[in-house]
Amino acid sequence: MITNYLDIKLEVKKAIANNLPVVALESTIISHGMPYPQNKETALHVEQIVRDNGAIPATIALINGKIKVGLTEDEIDYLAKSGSKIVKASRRDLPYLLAQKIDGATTVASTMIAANLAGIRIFATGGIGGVHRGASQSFDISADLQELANTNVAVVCAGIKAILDLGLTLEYLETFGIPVLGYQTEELPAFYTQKSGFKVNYKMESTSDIAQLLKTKWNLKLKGGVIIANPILKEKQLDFDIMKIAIDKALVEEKELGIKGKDSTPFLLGKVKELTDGLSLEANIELVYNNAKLAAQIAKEFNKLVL
Ligand code: PSU
Ligand code: MN
Repeated sequence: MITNYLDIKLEVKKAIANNLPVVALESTIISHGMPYPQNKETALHVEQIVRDNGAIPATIALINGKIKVGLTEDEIDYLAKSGSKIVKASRRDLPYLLAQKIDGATTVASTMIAANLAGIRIFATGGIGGVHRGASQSFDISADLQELANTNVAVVCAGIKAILDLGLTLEYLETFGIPVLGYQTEELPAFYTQKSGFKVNYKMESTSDIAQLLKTKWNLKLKGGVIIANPILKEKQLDFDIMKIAIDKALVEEKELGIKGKDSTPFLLGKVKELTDGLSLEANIELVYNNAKLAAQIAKEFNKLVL
């Protein structure tokens, strides 16, 4: 029974049962995406922003053999303090970690799986995984993309992380039929910047238009997710050229050190932070807040339609 593996916090369970808007949140960004104590502050504040915008937050992680949907403050503190000691848990890691009762921080892919099992359709994060640069050699393509191809959850993010190959990621998304929507933008944002040089598939003017699109996609049984790319606020974005230099440097170092697989994304994010004197972390935090707000607004609109 799936319920044997799911542990939904009472507040979240009640919200789902009463058709109230709920926003799923991931935990890899807490344990592997940011240092302590900023990760804890961010995780708690993100939940508050979701509440302030009229939805219930459900941060997701693997705790003691269960997929926990909705964490307590103590659990968030534990994930934040443990950092990289907690296993980064994507789709392939779930059976081992749950069967062995080993705790794990969920990625976009595994958070989507959990949200779907719990009946949550809207999820907010910073950035999704994608096709890494040099993927034609390394084959490094995030499991997040296959999850988006298969699981009915909409992901609000700040576009595609600039450390990735944006062009190849867009091609992959097109192949698997995953719509890439821009919230009030035609340009695909690149995480730290509004600019990327690439276009989204469709510019969406309002949260109700987005909710209508989601409903239409799933009513048609077109399985899979949707990417809602929400640009970082103009006044919070970083300089495109400075970021390019920092990212290129981080990529060279990664190659020299032979870092691969699941360690790649945390390494690159950490290195870029170091090379920008912490500026990238500040931007990362700001864009997550911005996404949490939009996700709560979309969840409200979506629930009006489902009712
Ligand atoms: N975006 C961030 N910080 C992160 C991640 C994304 O701002 O820590 C995490 C997400 O959990 C995403 C994962 O699912 O990185 C992608 O890792 P990989 O490329 O190994 O699939
Ligand atoms: Mn990877």
